[in-house]
Amino acid sequence: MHRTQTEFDDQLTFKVFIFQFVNFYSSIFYIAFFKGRFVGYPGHYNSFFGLRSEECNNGGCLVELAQQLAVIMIGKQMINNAQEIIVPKLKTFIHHLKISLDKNAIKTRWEEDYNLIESQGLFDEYLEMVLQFGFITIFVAAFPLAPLFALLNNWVEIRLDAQKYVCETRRPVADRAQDIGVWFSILDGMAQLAVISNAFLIAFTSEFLPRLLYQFQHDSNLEGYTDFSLAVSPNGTMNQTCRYRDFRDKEGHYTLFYWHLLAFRLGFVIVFEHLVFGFCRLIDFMVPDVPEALEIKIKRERYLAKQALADTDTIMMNESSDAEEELEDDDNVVDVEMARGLDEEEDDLEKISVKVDSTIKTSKKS
Ligand SMILES: [Ca+2]
Ligand SMILES: [Ca+2]
Repeated sequence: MHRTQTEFDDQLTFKVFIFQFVNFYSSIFYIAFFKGRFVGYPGHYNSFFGLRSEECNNGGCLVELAQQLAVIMIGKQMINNAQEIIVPKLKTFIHHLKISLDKNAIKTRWEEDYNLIESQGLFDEYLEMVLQFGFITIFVAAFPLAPLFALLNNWVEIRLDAQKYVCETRRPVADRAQDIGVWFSILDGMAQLAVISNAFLIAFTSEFLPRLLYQFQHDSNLEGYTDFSLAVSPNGTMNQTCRYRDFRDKEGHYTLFYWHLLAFRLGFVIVFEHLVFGFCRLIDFMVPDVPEALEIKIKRERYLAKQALADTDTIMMNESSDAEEELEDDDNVVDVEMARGLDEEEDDLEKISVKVDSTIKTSKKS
């Protein structure tokens, strides 16, 4: 049981997000970091549960990753946008069937609005955008076109959502909310993950570092690199000589170049992460969350509010002191009249008593 509605919403959002994240990203993570890593070499293939593990195609895992990303990301955008057009229309149709509208009757604006379907809230919209944010940040090194597709999608999306929220659904009841809730933490976490993921992508999945090391150690023009990057299958394992991608010698042991490369890769990951995170901290430090001009305005608003409160206090105090003075004046009037009344007749005395009564009443009111 959660203490507040905000806490409940945050927990639910986070859990649904985790499900969706695994759903959309698991195959991409598999291709980026696991596929083709534990294959072994000719004559000594590794197997898991009796199955030989699969390799990436000849273009390398990075190309396959870009293809997978393109298919999932663009496919998801297309299916989702089609859904966003069709589902509200279908719901409206069913809703109108249920309430059996008389189309010829002239209705007032609020009647027309009331007949729309109910708004489903913003959860799905947030989820869609956050997942898209993941596609364009976590694997941007493998698929640099992703931000362009995201831009195109958002261009269409903003119109589709406007149509949906303005014309198809009832206007949602506005709720006060402190901020966007757990989505902010999710976005922040994804941005951190993106840095680490891109560091590993560049270091371990791309050919960038092997080429750089080859240029440094062997030939600055990359001559003979392809031949160098292919190992020869060990003797007696194949009928004819076979080449495969790896840095191994003729017995299948890793070459010295492999170990140099591994150290270089790990070093690159550490340097890359430190640089990017350091740069992020620097920007975070240099750009304040609230601009200075706005902060001054907020402070001024607070000051004015305080002053207004103080003013009401003084006004209240002035009013109560005025009332007391009036009361004293009334008492004087009573005294004078009573003095006069000593010499006058009885009905005058009655007048005085009425006057005293009314004075008591006004003093009680004030
Ligand atoms: Ca959409
Ligand atoms: Ca949408």
